[in-house]
Amino acid sequence: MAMPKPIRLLAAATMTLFLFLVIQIMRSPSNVKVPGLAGSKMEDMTRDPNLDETGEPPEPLRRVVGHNYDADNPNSDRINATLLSLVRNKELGQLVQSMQDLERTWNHKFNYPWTFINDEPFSEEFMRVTKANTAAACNYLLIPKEHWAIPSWINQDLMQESANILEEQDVQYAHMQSYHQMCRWNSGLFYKHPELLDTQYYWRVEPKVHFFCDVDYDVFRYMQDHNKTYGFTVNLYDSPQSIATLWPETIKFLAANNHLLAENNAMKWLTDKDRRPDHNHKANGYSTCHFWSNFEIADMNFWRSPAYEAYFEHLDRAGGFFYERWGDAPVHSIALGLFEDKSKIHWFKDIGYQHIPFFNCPNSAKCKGCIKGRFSDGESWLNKEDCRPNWFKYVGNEWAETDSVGGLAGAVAADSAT
Ligand SMILES: Nc1nc2c(ncn2[C@@H]2O[C@H](COP(=O)(O)OP(=O)(O)O)[C@@H](O)[C@H]2O)c(=O)[nH]1
Ligand SMILES: *[C@@H]1O[C@H](CO)[C@@H](O)[C@H](O)[C@H]1NC(C)=O
Ligand SMILES: *[C@@H]1O[C@H](CO)[C@@H](O)[C@H](O)[C@H]1NC(C)=O
Ligand SMILES: [Mg+2]
Repeated sequence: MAMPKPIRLLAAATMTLFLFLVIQIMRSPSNVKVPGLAGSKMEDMTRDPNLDETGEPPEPLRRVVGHNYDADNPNSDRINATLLSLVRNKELGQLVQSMQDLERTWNHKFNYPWTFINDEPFSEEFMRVTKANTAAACNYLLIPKEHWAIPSWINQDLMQESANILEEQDVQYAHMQSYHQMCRWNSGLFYKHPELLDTQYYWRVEPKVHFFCDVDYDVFRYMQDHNKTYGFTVNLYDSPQSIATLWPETIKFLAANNHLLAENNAMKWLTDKDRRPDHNHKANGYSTCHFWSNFEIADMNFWRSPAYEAYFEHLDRAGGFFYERWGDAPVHSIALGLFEDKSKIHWFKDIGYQHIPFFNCPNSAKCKGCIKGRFSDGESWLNKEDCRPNWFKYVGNEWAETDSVGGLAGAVAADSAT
């Protein structure tokens, strides 16, 4: 029994629209929705984009061809870059674990040199064991005393008093002076080490982290060829108590230096107050969203720029590395969000990574050992520390177009598995 032609057309059109809507709904993690009421949590990222099947970032990508990345090739295709690890002698075992993961997934192919750096001399054992875990060159640097020391303008009594207050507010490492020194050094001093002055890019590696995915292109060349300044894997909220005056000091700095703001900056990501109004309130106007800096692949020339230099100098004089517990992660992130074009900041979605308790675990056959789309394996409240939804909302998900729509089937399987 044939339907009249107009009805058939209408039926076909309805079916097409229906399928289109179904596909849109299934894909929706890439297109972040307008957030709901203040305080809403994950509603604005309905599905983790790490469930979408992920390949490599766009070409050009530089790969191993013949001997072009051999460790002993004096004319290799390596660029001006190093793996960089600030580490203590006693962390040797945990560092070797990180090294083995990174060597297995990436560096045994590209053989970038390792640079280990410490505020104390490295032990013979440290040097022997690290060398044994890579074919690449290893450099062992000692931090100049004046880079690590607590600056003369910091009042030690005030520092003690402040640490007591921070501790009452449950700020981690409040009384650990070396942690404050480490945060300051990672914020404004590491790239000033005399033996790093002729290096441009670094990949920061901490002890006890994991890498899960085979990466088959030169990530430093990727940064250079695609004009990227900074690459991250995890984007988090910070403890507002540790940085109460960081944003107010930033505003003071900007009052006199407004011209330093990048045209296409990420100010909205830095100042969001819709998702966690309480964080914004306690941090006096800063969302506390930051790139988790235990992983960073970046261009040191950004830190060496006059804009960042002036900003760090201002913060250093303000004293918050010691009277509060400003981390290098929020300091780096605020500077990038203000002074750099946001298109130069890259999400290394394809680099599977863990630093306890958070993950970046993509859906790819190249990855082993993590659960795709899982953000944390700790208590469930940790999931609300995820600030990626804000990044996608204000800056965008650069992978949304390249990630396979065919990942749909795989994503449905992953959803039903949980
Ligand atoms: N040489 C040296 N490295 C340190 C010191 N404090 C921290 N680090 C390094 O700084 C990084 C961050 O420290 P970590 O203890 O992992 O802090 P967390 O990840 O914030 O809990 C790691 O690479 C540590 O090895 C220190 O006093 N001396
Ligand atoms: C490496 O980069 C640094 C910093 O940009 C630069 O000073 C140096 O000349 C570069 N070296 C080489 C060999 O390109
Ligand atoms: C990178 O920047 C250079 C110089 O500004 C430009 O010529 C080139 O096209 C840019 N490349 C990409 C991939 O954006
Ligand atoms: Mg750590």
